[in-house]
Amino acid sequence: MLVPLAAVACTVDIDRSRLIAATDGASAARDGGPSEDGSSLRKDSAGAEGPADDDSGLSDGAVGGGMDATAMMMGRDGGPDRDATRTDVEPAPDATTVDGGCAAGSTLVPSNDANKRFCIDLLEVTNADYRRFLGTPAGQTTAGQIAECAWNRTFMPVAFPAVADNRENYPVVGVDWCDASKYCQAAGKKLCGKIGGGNLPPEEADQVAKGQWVAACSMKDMARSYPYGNTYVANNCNGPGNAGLEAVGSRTLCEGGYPGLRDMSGNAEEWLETCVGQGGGPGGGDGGPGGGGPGGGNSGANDKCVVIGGSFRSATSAELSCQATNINVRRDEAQSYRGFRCCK
Ligand SMILES: [Ca+2]
Ligand SMILES: [Ca+2]
Repeated sequence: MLVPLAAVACTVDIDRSRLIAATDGASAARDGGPSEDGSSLRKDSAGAEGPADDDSGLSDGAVGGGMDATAMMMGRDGGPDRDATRTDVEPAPDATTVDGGCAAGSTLVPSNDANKRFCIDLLEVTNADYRRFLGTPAGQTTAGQIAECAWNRTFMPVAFPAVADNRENYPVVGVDWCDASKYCQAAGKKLCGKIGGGNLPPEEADQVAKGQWVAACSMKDMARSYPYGNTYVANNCNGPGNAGLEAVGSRTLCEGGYPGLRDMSGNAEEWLETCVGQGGGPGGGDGGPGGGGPGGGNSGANDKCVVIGGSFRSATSAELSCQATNINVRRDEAQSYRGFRCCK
């Protein structure tokens, strides 16, 4: 499964065969038709990180060591004194935060620019995490979604396993973009988007200076092709040739670009915050103008959103790279190999 490095080190373009397959499968995953009645939905939630309804356990994840990982990372950034940064510059942490102001279960992607530091979940969101969300008030009402999600009538994943199926530590999949977005919102976070805030254009989602997710995966300026290095190593991560999803974080070699960060390559591919409305402008995303706005006539269901990182189902090593995006995924499309994690 190895391919020449030159073939994998460059930016990965859209995999058309995969796109076609994904599109063909879309119809099985819809929550329902577009709704013309968005009157009960608030439009103010696109970029708002509203108070968490009950985020104490939503995404703490199964892997300990977040604090250690963050502490290890602190020493290598070459920036100003990190202790001083942690205590003086970052917003006052709440009771659940650890080093760097990031909550347990997440890690800091450092920057000398305070506006460009962010936290990212160490692990893909699990079925257990998502089940807890479904049990909260936020998980039981579709109110509060952005206008482009007015069509989304349920947060229940397609083919969501029962507890008895013993897949609680597997990544939650079968979620559309709106499900994933609401989960992160309820946890006081967002889907991973643009470094420093604002709208991340799809074509910049694979650039380490722009995209949060790719920056975390490839260790920012190191611009690694894979979370563990520049050379693809078969089976470091759950990618081509493997049969299905695995429990999150279970491959210890599938770690990076920062300590404790797992499955950025493979297992489930992951939704990003970026979507582009069919009507033209950016839709959803980080509080930018809505793509389904005036003149668009678009419910948002068929907006084009971005996924990244590949999955067990990917066909080539290139699709497992940190820069491997698919920018043409419908907002309402749920797949058995697509999940997410959150950033803050
Ligand atoms: Ca849904
Ligand atoms: Ca993944």
